[in-house]
Amino acid sequence: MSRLIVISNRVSAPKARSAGGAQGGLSVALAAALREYRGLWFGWSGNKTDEFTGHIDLQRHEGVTTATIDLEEQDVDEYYNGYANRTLWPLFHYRIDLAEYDRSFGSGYERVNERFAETVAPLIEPDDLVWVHDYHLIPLGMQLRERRLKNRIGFFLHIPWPPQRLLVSLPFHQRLVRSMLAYDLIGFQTEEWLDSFHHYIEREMGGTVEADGTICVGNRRVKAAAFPIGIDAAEFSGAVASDTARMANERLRRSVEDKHVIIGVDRLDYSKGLAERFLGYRRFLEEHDDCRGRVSFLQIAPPSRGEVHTYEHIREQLDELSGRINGEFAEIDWVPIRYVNQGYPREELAGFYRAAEIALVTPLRDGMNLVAKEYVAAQDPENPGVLILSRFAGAALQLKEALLVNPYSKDEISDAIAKALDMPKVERIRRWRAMMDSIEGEDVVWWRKAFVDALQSVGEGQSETEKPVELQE
Ligand code: ADQ
Repeated sequence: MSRLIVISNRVSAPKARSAGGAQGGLSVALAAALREYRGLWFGWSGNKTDEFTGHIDLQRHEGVTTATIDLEEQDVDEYYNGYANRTLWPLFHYRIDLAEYDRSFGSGYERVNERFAETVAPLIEPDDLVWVHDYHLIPLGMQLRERRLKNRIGFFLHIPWPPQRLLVSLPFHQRLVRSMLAYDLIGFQTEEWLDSFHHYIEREMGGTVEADGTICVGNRRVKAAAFPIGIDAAEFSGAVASDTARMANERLRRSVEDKHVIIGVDRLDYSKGLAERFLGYRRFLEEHDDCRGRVSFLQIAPPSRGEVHTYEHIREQLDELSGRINGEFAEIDWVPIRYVNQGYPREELAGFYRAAEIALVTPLRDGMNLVAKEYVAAQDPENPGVLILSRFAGAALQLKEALLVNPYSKDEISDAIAKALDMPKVERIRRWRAMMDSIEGEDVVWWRKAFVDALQSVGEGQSETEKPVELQE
């Protein structure tokens, strides 16, 4: 069996995970994937160094070997805080109003991708399968090819792929997309993002898409397909059954007495639609005065990407909004919103999900959204809660039995909360069962098998016989 080399911006070793705290969806999913495969997980350590040395820190935890490098401050500013999180992240989440274009970001991004390629290439053996993750590392495959790597190399994008009309606002967009043709397989979360990619290829690059999903541009043939990521359903059931989860559940229930708990759990990010959600909840309180004092909304949102100023802004906005809504509606014995800025270990989170009758998962745009799946997986099968889900999350294509809403509409959020509170148990069970079938059937194990099998079956020798991609525009 070939080894699997996973390359992502950050590496999260299993040992670090067990300490708890907020984990990005990517790290949670990959730690689970790497437990089964021999191989290596390569990425940035999260540390800064005065001068880039290329020194690799190799560690082994619970069967997973990790290899990390430090980056220079300028690298982190231009590549991570810059091009990845101030240019690509907003643009790919349809926020061209927030996307910043700065020449130094682009050059920093390419420099760090080269540094990744230079350092990881010697660790890769001829038979290894290489799996590159996410928007931080789009040109890495091409960088590896330039170092004569003939391996099968796949790329998976965890966030949406934007429509062609938005993507063309990115300077050098063709250069970025052309670099992707160095991969053998490109994976997206949903058919919707895949369709947008097809459009771009056809309209901007004069390429074609064959019936089996092969993309042809000039002499390059690349497979592209949708692989919706799932949660580790088995591991999550274990977390729900733990003593920690039970205690967390009781702690939350005790604190609200007999009120209905509505929960939101997100990284503090403008793409998650938190301000719109708060306003939707406010509309619900406004329209249903009989429900005031009977519901309690808990929003857990640990800050992320604090060095990027748009994140400071959303933080201030939510502080202000939660304060204003509480000031407007609170009674001496009731606070409408509890807004908590910290992360929790997974088992505690599982207990909080279980205690909540309703989850509000209303991103304005999301590649998939694992919180929606975790909430469903944490429910009591005999008396499950109701998931209110944005129709703009990738997860909405699988979790069709959720109450789907337009996250920009206060009215729709308000109506969905009212409907969820009134929903008969039989209907809750029927909807939950349908969603659970999808979550169990297409979990993280299914996801990684689907991707790795597809990568393995890419036409043999394809990468060797074809010329490297030309990058000039
Ligand atoms: P994220 O944008 O980070 O992931 P999401 O998929 O919801 O979003 O994953 C968040 C993860 O972090 C979940 O596992 C959740 O439990 C955890 N988490 C969030 N808040 C937490 C808290 N307060 N305490 C502890 N844990 C917390 C990106 C994409 C998504 C895609 C994933 C995986 O943006 O669209 O689903 O990658 O591909």
